[in-house]
Amino acid sequence: MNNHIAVDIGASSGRLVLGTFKDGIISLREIHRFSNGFAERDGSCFWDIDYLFDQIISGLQQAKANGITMCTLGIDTWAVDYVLLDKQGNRLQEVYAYRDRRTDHVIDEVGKLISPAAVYEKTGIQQLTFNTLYQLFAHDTAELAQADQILLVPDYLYYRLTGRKLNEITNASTTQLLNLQTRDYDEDLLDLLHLTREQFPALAEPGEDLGFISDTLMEQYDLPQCRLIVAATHDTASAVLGVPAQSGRSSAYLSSGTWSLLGVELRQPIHDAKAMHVNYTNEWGAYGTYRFLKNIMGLWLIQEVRRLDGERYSFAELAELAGQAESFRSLIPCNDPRFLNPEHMIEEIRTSCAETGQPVPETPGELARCIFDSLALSYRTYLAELEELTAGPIEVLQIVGGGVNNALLCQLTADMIGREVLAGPTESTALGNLVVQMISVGNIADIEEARAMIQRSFGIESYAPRPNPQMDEILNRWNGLHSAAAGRT
Ligand code: LFR
Repeated sequence: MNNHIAVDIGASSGRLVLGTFKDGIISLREIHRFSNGFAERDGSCFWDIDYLFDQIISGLQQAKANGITMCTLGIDTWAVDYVLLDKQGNRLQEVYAYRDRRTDHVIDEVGKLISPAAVYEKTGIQQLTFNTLYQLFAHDTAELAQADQILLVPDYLYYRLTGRKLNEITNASTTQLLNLQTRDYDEDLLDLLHLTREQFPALAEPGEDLGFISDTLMEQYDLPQCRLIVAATHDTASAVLGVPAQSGRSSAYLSSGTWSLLGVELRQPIHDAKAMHVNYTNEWGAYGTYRFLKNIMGLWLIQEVRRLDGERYSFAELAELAGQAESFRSLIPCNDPRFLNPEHMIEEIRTSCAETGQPVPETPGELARCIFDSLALSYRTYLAELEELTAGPIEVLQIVGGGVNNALLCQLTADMIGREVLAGPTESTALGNLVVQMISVGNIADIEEARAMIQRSFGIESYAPRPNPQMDEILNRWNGLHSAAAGRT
């Protein structure tokens, strides 16, 4: 079997990608692409999960129309969001999107019941307002009590395709409910939410074979014979698996999409007081690893600017306009929660600049420039923290994901971190999803071989750092802004 399909759904778009390999080279073909986004209804934010399921079905029908009659299939999506099922296995509610504002102050409420230090010691997970722990705490208690099973989004999509309920580990760890010692749900945290272990399915590791897609679906929609393999269902876990082999030099990765996830792969978590203080996370990875990383606000900032500007310009055009705008004119502390889901991103950026006495970015080019300069500076700050926490010099930054297409941002990143940037591949998430399938069916030996294949199969761009004569002045301004906001991140 040499046809593998990755269903890879991010917060702004989804795709089905066919992966095949021959002579040690992996090839990708996009079969179907669709948009995604949450919608606001009565003041709350929801995903349209039935639409996403329908898109998987149409993608598979297109695969069949392209001559694919047999394949394996893996699914990954963003993390933390959940689906409640009743006893009959029916969905109890609309699926909240993690940017929903109901959790704005929940961290403090939970902090009154259990100290943040105790939660970090148990879970090793960074405090983000949208972690499932806080979302469930804010959820209607009567509805939660009715939930027979709680699945995360990709688990639910697997369930719709196979009838099997599972909780895949790379994603389950982002709930902030798993205990690093017991490697299972933490009883104290479940008690706090008035939930029981039985409400969550058994944990499943990436690579597990779930068998074929249900006969009913296959017949009803005339689908290929798909064998479902549990992928690293958290998109970031898949993206990290898709980082090409890098021999000889120590490297960190930056998975650059709606979020920028900056980190390293570890065999043991680091969940000491220092790591807690700077809010680094230890999400569980495939094959016994941890993603020790930091969430940085990422391309969401520019996605929102583009949307609010009526999508007049493509992302490539915005990068071009940014290239023509004055550099390092105005900066924003990207990780300030004010940018998580503001009423109006453009106004929020302008207000932040005005409040800090900087020129207000007016044009799309100026806004884009402000975002890219600020992101590159954030990467500098967090990379230095990462080096300190892991006690190792990092020589190279490997960027993967959609952000690879933004040459301006890649170059600015190299300049600001003062190190080489290796950018590519763009499709690392789909690749990470696919290689788990290939390993699971025995087509590839292990993840080391997979990463070497990824390295050989895709073009990787190198960006050398260029000196900036204004660096001291820029850093002065940035550090002031960043530390003033740090108390809020
Ligand atoms: C990236 C990502 C991040 C996670 C955020 C919310 O798409 O999965 O890793 O922190 O989205 O789920």
